[in-house]
Amino acid sequence: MDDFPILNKIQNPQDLRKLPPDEIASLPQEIRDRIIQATSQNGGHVGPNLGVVELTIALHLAFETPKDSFCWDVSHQGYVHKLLTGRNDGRFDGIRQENGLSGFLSREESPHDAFGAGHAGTCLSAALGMCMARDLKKDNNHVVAIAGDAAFTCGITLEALNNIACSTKKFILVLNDNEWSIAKNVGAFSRYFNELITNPVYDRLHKDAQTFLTKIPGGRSFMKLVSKAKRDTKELLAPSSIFEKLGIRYLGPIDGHDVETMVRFFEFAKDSDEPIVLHVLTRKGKGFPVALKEPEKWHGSGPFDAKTGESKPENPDSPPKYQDVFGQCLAALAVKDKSITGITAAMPAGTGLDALEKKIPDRFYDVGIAEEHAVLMAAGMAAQGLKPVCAIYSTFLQRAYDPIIHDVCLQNLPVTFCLDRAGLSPNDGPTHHGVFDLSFLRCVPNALVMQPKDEDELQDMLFTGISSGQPAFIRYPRGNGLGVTLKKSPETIEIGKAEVITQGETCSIWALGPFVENAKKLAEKLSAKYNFECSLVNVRFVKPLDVDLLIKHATSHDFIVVLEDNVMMGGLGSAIMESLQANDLQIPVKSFGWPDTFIPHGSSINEIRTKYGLDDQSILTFVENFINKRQKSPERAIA
Ligand SMILES: Cc1ncc(C[n+]2csc(CCOP(=O)(O)OP(=O)(O)O)c2C)c(N)n1
Repeated sequence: MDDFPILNKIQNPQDLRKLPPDEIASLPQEIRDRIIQATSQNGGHVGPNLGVVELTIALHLAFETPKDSFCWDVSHQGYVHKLLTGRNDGRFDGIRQENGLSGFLSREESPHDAFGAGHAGTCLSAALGMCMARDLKKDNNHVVAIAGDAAFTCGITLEALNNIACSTKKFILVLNDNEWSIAKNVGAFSRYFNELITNPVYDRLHKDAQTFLTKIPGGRSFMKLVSKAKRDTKELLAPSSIFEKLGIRYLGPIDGHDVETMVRFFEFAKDSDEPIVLHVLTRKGKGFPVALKEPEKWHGSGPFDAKTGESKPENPDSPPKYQDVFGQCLAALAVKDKSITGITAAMPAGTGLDALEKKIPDRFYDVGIAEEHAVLMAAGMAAQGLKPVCAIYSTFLQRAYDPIIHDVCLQNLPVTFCLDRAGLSPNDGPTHHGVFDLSFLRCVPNALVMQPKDEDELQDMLFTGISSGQPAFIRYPRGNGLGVTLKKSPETIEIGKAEVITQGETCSIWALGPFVENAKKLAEKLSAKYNFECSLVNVRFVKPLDVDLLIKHATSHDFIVVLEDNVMMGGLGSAIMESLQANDLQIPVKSFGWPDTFIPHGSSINEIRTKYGLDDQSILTFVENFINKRQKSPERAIA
């Protein structure tokens, strides 16, 4: 910790504000070193955080949290804020790990985190709500929304922009523009921001602004100058930015790596009696050459060498990732079938859809962080006879629930949804765990809902979904498959047909996705200890459920065990119990899945599963206790 003499003096933002100018000037380097030190161990959002070091320092110099509130969009770039608000300790070294800090901001973690996030596009609306609460209470604190340029691809950001000027006079928006989403930012707003940056009139005004703000405290005259120039020239010299047309004063572009200038602009914004946006330019990965060179790779990184940036090469023998199997398979299917298209909401690499982009760029669409729009657009394509495939992480699909019901399923349109990161996203935590999709999809009419047990079955399900002619949802986990052999060409699976892996007696285990492997181990352990062989079912379809098989097993076994990677409420276990009840069948069902609580982040899936009793041993113990209880009541004893 001696490497960080200035940073270590800061226990809270007041300490920062007491630092002399020369120490403030040296602080960014220390913070960058500290971020690299910590993230090199376990990974994290390296590039976004290195890019906002000066911006975050300037914010904390100008504003006073927690009295003032910062709303960071996504909040993946909140590490500097954490370091300046009393979290520069061992928990920071363990960021995104068990007992370490969250990788995002969270109201539970600190009073300086005014609003938690993890999904994009929420900060303007949340900040506006806070401003309105302040106005109603007649308080005078400041609320600052800090949004990346990619947040402007989100519909909710635009909904908030439409609502700001008519709702409050005091609203400060910092547009942190680094031209990147995870991949290069896309769309008209991104082009527009670029125009603002390169517009010579804004450039001149920006220079004037700097001069005025340097000379005159508060810089009020600058605003007058801008307004007058616009009036006099009928906006020829100083074209109104889109923000000004929405009633939000635009200032910028501002050098986001110049602390002193930013503080002046923030001080000015504090005095403003109208909503204001400060367009700040930053560079993702600033101060770390490898990250500057490859912003996409360094948006989120695994562990790496702190000096060279080199990351541990992946074991060439490890099985392919589900996302890559999906991407390759889709690209191959799209070569054969010209009606197949692929849509991503700003996650071309993460979803594996970049394989389609490389092979058939004309049928690949990145719509920005706009899941709702992506689904509606897919519905439109399907209505015109195309076979769109939407690749959206389970957690982000939550955004698109209404178009799923109202546009895709109600009209029974053949859109295939591929939901990566179903189940836990362990280091990211509750904002990213994909544990709700079975519950929210299963209840929608016309939806086909399935999960493969391995990567080969994923190929078959993709083919089945696209060929089904109806809305199809395929969920699969983050990371590597099992390493099974992939067939050359996928085959269709009979819709609604489960796979019986072993036929036994007494106990029938119904498992889904990665839990099929756990079910195999459970079956082995049980049969080694008791005198029965379990039946083992790879459920495959949660909807339609294989009810015929369920009835058969319910009438030929003593109890059913269900294993799923979803919240128990409304998931596979619920589906099974509902079907049993509908068929007047009474058989004990032991269900294992996620409980009715938000699962925190952790170091690994195994660690979190153990904590929640979903590891192999806990499941076995639970089932054994259940069997033992039954043994004690003679009329229900197991043979
Ligand atoms: C609804 C939603 N979709 C996708 C993501 C995945 N995601 C995380 S950060 C990010 C890009 C953010 O870009 P920007 O806001 O410009 O911030 P930067 O990282 O460039 O600082 C994306 C797409 C998300 N967090 N939320």
